[in-house]
Amino acid sequence: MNTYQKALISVFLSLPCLILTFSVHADTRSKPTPVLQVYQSSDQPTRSTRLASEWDMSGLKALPQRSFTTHTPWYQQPVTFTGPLVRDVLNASKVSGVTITAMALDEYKSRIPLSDVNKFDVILAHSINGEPLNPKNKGPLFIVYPFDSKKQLQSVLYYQRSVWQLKSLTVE
Ligand SMILES: Nc1nc2c(c(=O)[nH]1)N[C@H]1C(S)=C(S)[C@@H](COP(=O)(O)O)O[C@H]1N2
Ligand SMILES: [Mo]
Repeated sequence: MNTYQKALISVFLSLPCLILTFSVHADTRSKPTPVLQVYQSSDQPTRSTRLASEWDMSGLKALPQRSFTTHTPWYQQPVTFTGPLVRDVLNASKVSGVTITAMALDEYKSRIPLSDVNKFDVILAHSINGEPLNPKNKGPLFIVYPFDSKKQLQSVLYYQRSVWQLKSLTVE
């Protein structure tokens, strides 16, 4: 077997591997990973919950973005958070009600009056100081109130509504 034949055989042998690699990449491109589910819950006529919308990061970044710098109980220095307003995410999901149940990846759960997100510019932060929030540390999404904008917000009541590693919002 000469060098040319050997090269030809090795190309043929690596072909399935190449095809697989490219198709896997194509697949992740066409199906972005969902990072947030929004559910509509209802008591009428019977208790039921339906998926209203599912978001990937690019969908959340396509909404108008808000940034603010604030002190928090979680970081020593003031930090800058960026993300869409929670009310924009809910409006785009066409959900309605009076209470939001925010559920985190660690199964932490918090009930947030829906009026909060209309009264305050609460965001779904995906970035901190311009860097993506790491899923190992409060990411990929973190409900953040603009704590420094109102004295009232600097309390445990609002800190416990600040759910990190958020996975879903259920409105009822
Ligand atoms: N995902 C997630 N978010 C969470 C929590 C949690 O355990 N998991 N704790 C909440 C509570 S009870 C409070 S008071 C604040 C502050 O928590 P820390 O003082 O433990 O940082 O974060 C809130 N967000
Ligand atoms: Mo808490």
